[in-house]
Amino acid sequence: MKKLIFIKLFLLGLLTSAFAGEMSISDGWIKAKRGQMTGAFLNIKNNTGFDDTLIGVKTKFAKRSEIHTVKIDSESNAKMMKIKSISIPDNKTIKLQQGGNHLMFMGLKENIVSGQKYNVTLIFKNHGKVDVMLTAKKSHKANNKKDYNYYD
Ligand SMILES: [Cu+2]
Repeated sequence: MKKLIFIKLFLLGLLTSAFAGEMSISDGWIKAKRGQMTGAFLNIKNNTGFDDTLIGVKTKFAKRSEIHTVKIDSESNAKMMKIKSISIPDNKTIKLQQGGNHLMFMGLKENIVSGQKYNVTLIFKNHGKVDVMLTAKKSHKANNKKDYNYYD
């Protein structure tokens, strides 16, 4: 009986260590683009056990990398704005998506080609750096002003 309990605790320990302490990134992609700038989108699930904050982003393929949000102005035009950080509470999933918070890359040093993978480093206040590979995809065309092709 004691042995059984021990095994259970051991397995629980393994499970905890496999899932704790991670920022798990899913559904990440970058918009395939020729030109000066592009955006990237992903989900961040905070499994670290602590509240955290996304405070920056870095990559080698762009001169500047920023965190952006989107505001709708009085004429229903979507405008992008740079923000300093995004709160990532413990045990929550925060979505960076088109039309909302996103990553922005400016001064592209190369074309972002559909199907290729691009390395991006997310910087968290507590958790530090997390490298992610984002596959480039073409986005759907916007069909109204509130949509997201405002930076094309
Ligand atoms: Cu932007």
